[in-house]
Amino acid sequence: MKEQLDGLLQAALKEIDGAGNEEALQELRIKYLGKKGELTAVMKGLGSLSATERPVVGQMANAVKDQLESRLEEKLTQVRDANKREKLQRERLDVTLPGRRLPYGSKHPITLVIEEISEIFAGLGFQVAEGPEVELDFYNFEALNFPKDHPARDMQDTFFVDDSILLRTHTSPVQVRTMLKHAPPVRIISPGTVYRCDSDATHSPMFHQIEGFMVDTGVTFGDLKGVLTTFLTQYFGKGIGVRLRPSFFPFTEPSAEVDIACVMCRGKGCRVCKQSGWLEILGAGMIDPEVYRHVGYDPETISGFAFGMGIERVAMLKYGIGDLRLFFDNDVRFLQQF
Ligand code: 2NM
Repeated sequence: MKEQLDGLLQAALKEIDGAGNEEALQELRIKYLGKKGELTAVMKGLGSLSATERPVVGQMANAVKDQLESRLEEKLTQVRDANKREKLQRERLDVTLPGRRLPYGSKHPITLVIEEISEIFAGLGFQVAEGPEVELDFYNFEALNFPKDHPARDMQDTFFVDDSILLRTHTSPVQVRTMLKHAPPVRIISPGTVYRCDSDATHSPMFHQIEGFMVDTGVTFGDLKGVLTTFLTQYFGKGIGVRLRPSFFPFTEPSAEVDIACVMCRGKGCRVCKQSGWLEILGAGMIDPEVYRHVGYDPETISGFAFGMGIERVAMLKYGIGDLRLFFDNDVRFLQQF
């Protein structure tokens, strides 16, 4: 029986040393030390031994059992450590890697144009003023000298809420509100959303405008021309051609359309400028005395000019955008480019 135990021990140790994972070791524990295991079987045979042999072999069997148990434990620790090392290798963590940044959004091109233009006018001493988009007829038309039968006052062109309340069709009511609150000198620009009952490939019922005005003693048409030429030169680049043509607006007299040389062909004539070489960019004029009467300014002692422009048009020319609808589709592939 001694040889049998010895053989069992050697065989078991060899198998334990050769086991590569936890499951194999578990199986070996069952094979040798389990209820129906090989060592257990040997121990069950102790009963048939003589009284002198029994304690000797019994001790030996216990020693074998201890040895197997400690070797199993040892090997288990080894296998577990090896597993852990291998896993750490596989899942190596580089703590010096920069974190994953959340993607930044970008400003809408209309916002960009408003900010850039406001910046330029700030440099010329103009402050930004804002006002309500739902307006009274008085601020949007009456105070601005729009006659009662002017087509802009028709349902066709203006979104009315009721007889006297409407969605502003321009940001001029902000200028009226400013003049009612502040005595000259004032220099204001008013960017914002405006509404007109018009919708096709080149018109959106909601669009954006920047208007501005300056009132002081002794402001002349020369100041209008100087301020607007300075602005256009800063925004579209030095050497951009500027041209004024006579025009008409109810709230200015005299009035002018301000053109710049075509930004695409530089005045040669192309599709964008319809072969004229010029692009209409601003409306402007000297504020009509009738407007001053409505806001309590004295037209005998002060004078001023005002102007207005459509932001979508400016943005299309500045960034070479071909379709007005892109501004309002909210397609990130478009918006991400700014
Ligand atoms: C334009 C063209 C010409 C304008 C006039 C005024 C006000 F309130 F001062 F009278 N604000 N804006 C004006 C003048 C606007 O837009 C094409």
